[in-house]
Amino acid sequence: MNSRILLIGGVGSGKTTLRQRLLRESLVYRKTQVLEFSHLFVDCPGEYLEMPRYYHVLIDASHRAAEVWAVQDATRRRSYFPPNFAKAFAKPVVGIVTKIDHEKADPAAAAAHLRRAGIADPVYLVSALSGEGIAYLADRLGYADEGPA
Ligand SMILES: Nc1nc2c(ncn2[C@@H]2O[C@H](COP(=O)(O)OP(=O)(O)OP(=O)(O)O)[C@@H](O)[C@H]2O)c(=O)[nH]1
Ligand SMILES: [Mg+2]
Repeated sequence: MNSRILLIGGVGSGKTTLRQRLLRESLVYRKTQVLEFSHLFVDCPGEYLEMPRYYHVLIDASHRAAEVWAVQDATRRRSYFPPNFAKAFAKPVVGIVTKIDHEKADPAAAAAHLRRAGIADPVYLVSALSGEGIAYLADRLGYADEGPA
């Protein structure tokens, strides 16, 4: 059964840090350079979202995942998710706003970007640094472990 989660989001949006937090690893910054498969996550370079010529890589990778987590940085005023991008995936797309601990965070604006991308509520508001909101995602991983491929 395929229960992996594909993490997509812009460069530096916090995909890898979130993955490390959820796997209870230490938070070590390392730029993601290529698609990285682990038993639970597929992590990818943010460039794959920022450059439309790579969209097909994300869509291909989604075939090897149970769901897609779309990560929007709460400190960024712009979003790389095109309108209704979620509809490009044949898998559920879950919205996640990261870095809500940051003094420049605007979680409501970030969640609005995700909704424009066609992502339904609930959007999860989290900080991998403070741990806020992480428990809800950890619960969701329990779902993903049992969910359909
Ligand atoms: N304040 C704050 N900073 C965070 C949080 N999550 C990640 N960061 C920081 O954001 C930067 C980028 O985080 P990454 O997790 O590497 O981002 P990414 O989405 O994997 O980026 P790419 O691999 O380049 O696509 C790092 O300096 C992290 O420490 C958070 O919840 N709060
Ligand atoms: Mg990364």
